[in-house]
Amino acid sequence: VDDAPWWTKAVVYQIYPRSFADSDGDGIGDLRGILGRLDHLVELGVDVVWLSPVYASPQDDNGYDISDYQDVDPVFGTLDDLDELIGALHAHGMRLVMDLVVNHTSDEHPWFVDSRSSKGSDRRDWYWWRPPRAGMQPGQPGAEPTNWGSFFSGSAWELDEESQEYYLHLFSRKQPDLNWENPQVREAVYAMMRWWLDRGVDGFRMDVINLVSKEVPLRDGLVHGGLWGDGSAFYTCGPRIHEFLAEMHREVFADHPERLLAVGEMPGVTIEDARLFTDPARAEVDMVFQFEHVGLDHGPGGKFDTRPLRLTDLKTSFGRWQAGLADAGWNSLYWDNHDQPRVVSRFGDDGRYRRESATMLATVLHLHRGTPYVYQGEELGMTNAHFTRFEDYQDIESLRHISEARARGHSSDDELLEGLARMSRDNARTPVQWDASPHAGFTTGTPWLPVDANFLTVNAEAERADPRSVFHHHRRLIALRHEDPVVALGDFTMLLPDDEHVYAFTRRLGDESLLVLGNFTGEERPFDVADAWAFDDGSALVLGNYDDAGSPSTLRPWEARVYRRP
Ligand code: ISL
Repeated sequence: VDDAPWWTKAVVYQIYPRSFADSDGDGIGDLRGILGRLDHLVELGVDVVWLSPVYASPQDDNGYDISDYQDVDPVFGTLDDLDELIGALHAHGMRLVMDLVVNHTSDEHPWFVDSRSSKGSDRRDWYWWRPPRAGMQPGQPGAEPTNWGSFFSGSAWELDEESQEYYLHLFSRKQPDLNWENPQVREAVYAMMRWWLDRGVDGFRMDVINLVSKEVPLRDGLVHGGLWGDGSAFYTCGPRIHEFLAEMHREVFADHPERLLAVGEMPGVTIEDARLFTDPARAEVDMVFQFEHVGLDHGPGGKFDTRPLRLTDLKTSFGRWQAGLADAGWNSLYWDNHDQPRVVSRFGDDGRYRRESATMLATVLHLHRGTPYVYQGEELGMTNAHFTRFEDYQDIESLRHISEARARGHSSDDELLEGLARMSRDNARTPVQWDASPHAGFTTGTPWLPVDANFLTVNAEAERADPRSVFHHHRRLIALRHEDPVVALGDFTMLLPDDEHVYAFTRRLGDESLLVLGNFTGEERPFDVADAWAFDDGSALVLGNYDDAGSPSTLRPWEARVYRRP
């Protein structure tokens, strides 16, 4: 227990700087805005801040398209501001983890500008350049080198008029993929990472890092029914991915691994691979973000075609990940981030039971074994955006989805809007609601994305003033993890796997046990865990989201409880 890594009992808070706090009235959040709100993080008690990208960027994908890895975009401030933020967080005992986006750069990054300049450029091979498909003319439909679709709709290939060759972009055409087969690319990335560590940052959240190894030669993927093929089998945890991450660890982290945090964002990662990535003996990364649980409500038509969550599916998924990484490796735990809809709207009730469901969801998540992540506003019970017009959407994924659906002759605008309202990434990106003043205290100007109308009641000031609030509940969950080793390190056992309403599990470390219960519905639900837990055996309620203990056999709407024994 004593020699467990520090991050087993840490909680990470994600800041999406564009939407956090604006200090200069341009309607876009910035670093000085964050500096002005540190009290909020200190009171919450989080240990680490993960900062979404603030690097120089044309902002095609809100900073996930980087044109200079070693500078701050003027929209967010300066390198001096960032140094000040690092210092201020450290002074409060918090760490700062930077986003690391190295599967791709911006097409305006000097590396790509150089690579594109001619077929003979020294950096030509830093990206994935390919001629048209054999026997076809550049630009002809179907002439793309492979049939792969991009994550943001359309082909994953863009024709460069000048050289008449295509370059690969798994995301937008302004995000060309770096060629990690080239050792110069890897060395340049590692040098940049070392530069940041020398500046004082405490680690990296590595954007889509499991996509950097592509199987060569590149070839067509299966067509599942859409316009484009699915290339994911050739680039998800590709042939050299473990080699690359072990190399990165040696080159970047080896001098001070115990201080740092390395977390890999890994869409499509399997449990087997996640074990390998996070097994400390292999020295690759400390933990990964997996996507299974946030795909359970995707329908056959993809993420915008939603279906209701079945609680038993969630239990099966979390249960497998808890078991799979029990004796080696480590889980990241999250509901929300800047790419996901708000969990209180998605799996809870953002109306009548907003407080109850947000606190229940947080309780269930934080009591699993792994490191919990809180995304800005989640601790306030912020909801989806409630946009009803196409014009409100700004996210590139949503905009590309709208235009592709229209080009295909989609069924109805209402249906399209419905899918967006449920799943658009903009749901997570509306400005943080600080108080009941104009624009929720986010900015004195015009916010880049509309503030939700519910800010008059859902805001940080109101939450901090109410001891029962979502905010204070998060504060208590974080404190519990800090104080109680069973929360960080206890074994996990799922209970009631077939129950569609009540989520239940135990944690155990030595003589101490916890029982965690959560009602995933707005009705009273009976439960029976007598096989696993005796309530009369010195068991005490340590945390709940109702004012009194309630009945030992029924949960009230969206109720959560944590019991401890002995
Ligand atoms: O949100 C998604 C699409 O529905 C995910 O597939 C997402 O694109 C994927 O998790 C990768 O996300 C990361 O890389 C993207 C960036 O747009 C996301 O914001 C980032 O979190 C490209 O850099």
